[in-house]
Amino acid sequence: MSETTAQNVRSVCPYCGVGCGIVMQVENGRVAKVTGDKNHPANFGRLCSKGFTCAEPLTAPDRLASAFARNSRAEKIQPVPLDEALAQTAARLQKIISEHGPDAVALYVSGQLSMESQYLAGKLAKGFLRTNNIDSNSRLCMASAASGYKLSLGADGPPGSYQDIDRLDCALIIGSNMAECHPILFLRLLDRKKSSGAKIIVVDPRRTPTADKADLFLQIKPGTDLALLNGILHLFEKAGRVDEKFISQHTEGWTELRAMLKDFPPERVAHLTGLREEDICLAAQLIGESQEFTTFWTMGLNQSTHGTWQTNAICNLHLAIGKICRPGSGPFSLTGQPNAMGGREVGYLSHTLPGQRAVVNAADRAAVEKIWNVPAGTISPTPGLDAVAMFKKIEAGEVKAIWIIGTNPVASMPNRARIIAALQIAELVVVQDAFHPTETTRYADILLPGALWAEAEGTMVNSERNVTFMPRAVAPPGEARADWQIITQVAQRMGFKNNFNYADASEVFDEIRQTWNPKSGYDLRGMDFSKLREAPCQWPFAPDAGQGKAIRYLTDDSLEFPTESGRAIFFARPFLPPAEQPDADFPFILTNGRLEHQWHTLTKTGKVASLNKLNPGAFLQIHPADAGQLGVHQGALVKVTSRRGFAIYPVAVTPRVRPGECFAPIHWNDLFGENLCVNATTTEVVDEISLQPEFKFSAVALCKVADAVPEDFSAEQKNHLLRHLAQAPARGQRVPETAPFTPAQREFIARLLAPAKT
Ligand SMILES: Nc1nc2c(c(=O)[nH]1)N[C@H]1C(S)=C(S)[C@@H](COP(=O)(O)OP(=O)(O)OC[C@H]3O[C@@H](n4cnc5c(=O)[nH]c(N)nc54)[C@H](O)[C@@H]3O)O[C@H]1N2
Ligand SMILES: Nc1nc2c(c(=O)[nH]1)N[C@H]1C(S)=C(S)[C@@H](COP(=O)(O)OP(=O)(O)OC[C@H]3O[C@@H](n4cnc5c(=O)[nH]c(N)nc54)[C@H](O)[C@@H]3O)O[C@H]1N2
Ligand code: SF4
Ligand SMILES: [Mo]
Repeated sequence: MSETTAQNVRSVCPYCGVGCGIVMQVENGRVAKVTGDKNHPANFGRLCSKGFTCAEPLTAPDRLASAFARNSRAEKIQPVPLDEALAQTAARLQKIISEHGPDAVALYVSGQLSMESQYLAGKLAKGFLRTNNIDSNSRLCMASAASGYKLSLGADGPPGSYQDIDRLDCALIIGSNMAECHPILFLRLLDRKKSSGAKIIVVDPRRTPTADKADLFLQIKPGTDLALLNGILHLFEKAGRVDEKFISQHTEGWTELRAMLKDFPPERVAHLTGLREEDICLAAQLIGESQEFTTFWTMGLNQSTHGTWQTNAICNLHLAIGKICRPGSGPFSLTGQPNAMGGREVGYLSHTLPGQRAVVNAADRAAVEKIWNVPAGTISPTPGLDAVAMFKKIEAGEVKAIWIIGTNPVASMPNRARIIAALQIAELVVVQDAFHPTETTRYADILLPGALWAEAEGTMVNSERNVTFMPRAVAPPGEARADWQIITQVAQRMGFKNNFNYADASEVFDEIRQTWNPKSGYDLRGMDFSKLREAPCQWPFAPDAGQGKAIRYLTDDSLEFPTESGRAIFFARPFLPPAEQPDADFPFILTNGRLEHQWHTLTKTGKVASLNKLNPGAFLQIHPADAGQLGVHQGALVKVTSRRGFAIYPVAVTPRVRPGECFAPIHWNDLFGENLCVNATTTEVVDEISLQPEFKFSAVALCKVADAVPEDFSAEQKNHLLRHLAQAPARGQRVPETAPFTPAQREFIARLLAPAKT
């Protein structure tokens, strides 16, 4: 029986990095229903609202079912046969390379692609186009965790597994809204709390749904987590409760760290973080009293100019108390996207190579050149452009062409004005997406139609290193093709036929297996497509091992970290504030993030009615005290302005944010209304090590634009009004007759737009 006619097809949820197993019920070539896979170790049958509805976008009317192209920006983009678009992509890239050299092109890819697609995009760029200018949206996401792990433990990725949740006695959730962003893991944690009394500490400047479940909620001043983490370790050190044996056997650098910790007594930490001294002590006490202790973190720490340091500080804490690499304990960064782990492993960042390798390392380059069958010296030893630098170089005219696959940078990159300017200046913009229009496809010269996860074979790797097979359950629409096939077809047309000649995805996977890395422990050799069709497999998985390992770095009788010395490394990371501080002109701090029922830029979840009902539209959370000062009530429209741009939102007045701070969800962008994009305001300043931008902290000014919109305006009508308000050149302009408003609503808008009485 072929997969296309199968009744029940097991695969993986295409949303967050929990990587839940799903079962798709396929009827007449369509996915009729999605349920949780009871046998999958990530979720044991559970799914969240996004998982249950994940098949709905497959058949959305705006699926990109053919290629599009245009010869000049003056023209409108037109449908063309896929073959022609592939040939044009190849020819135009080739022309730019021959005129300006390989570094005049760049690829910007995604953690939402299969591992096979990610691997081949990197192989094409680094091995054949001969540019390291390939980066991914992981740069905006997990880069700081990746660089922090590499420094502290010797290799990227969490050392433990989800099973740790079933063993822990204390969880520190810091900079993560796990209840909304990794809901199935959070449920597992709540199960543990219920059955064992495990304690949960949550650190977030907002009282999130995650914080609601905490035993101890630390409502921290944004950007001060380093002080807190150092402060907690200070208390352990002072009380003589560090694990001296572990420190001496398995670590280096303790002396320097210990000296620095003296600077973080509770009084100072309380002052820096805005927390109470007794709460800081209580956090240390809860951690200290627990047998097993795990830290979970995500964007609240990674999206910071000190993101790498914050990862180091978390590792410091676990190493100093010896709670790492044992069941129930360890630092556990939660991966954002469904296959960002896979992408990191196959080297889709501008400084990495397949098998957790680095472009700056000669032996690493040589190993990969051998697998790619290219002459020694082919791969450039210089890291390529990271995402932020890439768009800067396009804007500067140095990079002429960009090929964007599976990400929507016009909505999701910081300081989007620059992104738009860059795409307008670029000679060639190729966008490979599953939908059109998106905020980014609008700027494309060539559009290539990518198949979605259920329409092509491939694999994804979740936060605990479990590789799940994705069969082709249904056919892609029209001429849409698997992303990896589109990449190989462009490569072949560029003259690399023999090196991009794969009969199917399993052949690509088999090549990825060859990139195993004895140094970092990355090893997929024990699994292949036939095994993966049966069940997901976790790496490290050596050949003939029978199964993967739940905990990394454990040897038969000891612990060996993949560093030069085999020891993990302490880093003394003093506190530094975020790059941009509020001042008289921009007195508020803007942070931003996600809501439970929506995904990123809404190309998928924005089409699902049940999810839109649960999270219908944009808003800005502000504290009641600030609302009073600004003279705004619930629903009033407020303009948020930073040094880079502005957005307009209805306010949600709530004590869940701290005074002086505000929060906007990232999901609603241009397709839903004018001036909704939070990234019009965010800063592109980056962490110096990870090059990840500080999305979570911008200084902004707030001012009232209009009073609350009455309740009877639907989300769509509110968006329409917002767009109109933003466009109205002067108060007094009328809404067009075609706009979807009732007479009463028109009266309200007329009052709103009436000239102000002086
Ligand atoms: N529903 C849903 N789930 C998702 C996604 C989605 O779009 N929707 N996206 C996925 C992806 S790619 C990612 S990366 C993850 C992100 O998962 P999370 O990181 O959990 O999500 P965010 O909402 O971006 O940010 C988390 C929290 O950081 C807090 N924060 C802001 N500044 C600071 C600070 O200085 N210190 C601390 N301690 N906290 C701070 C914010 O208030 C917010 O509650 O979610 C994944 N899961
Ligand atoms: N202000 C602010 N900005 C942020 C963040 C934040 O917290 N705050 N978070 C950052 C983070 S962590 C992330 S991960 C990014 C996410 O940002 P993006 O990657 O831009 O978000 P998505 O909406 O998931 O975009 C994915 C795009 O790929 C398409 N797509 C989906 N699946 C496939 C596929 O299989 N093949 C192809 N070819 N296309 C596909 C979708 O239609 C969509 O256009 O946003 C970053 N930006
Ligand atoms: S928790 Fe994540 S992977 Fe699991 S169903 Fe929800 S979105 Fe999908
Ligand atoms: Mo992410």
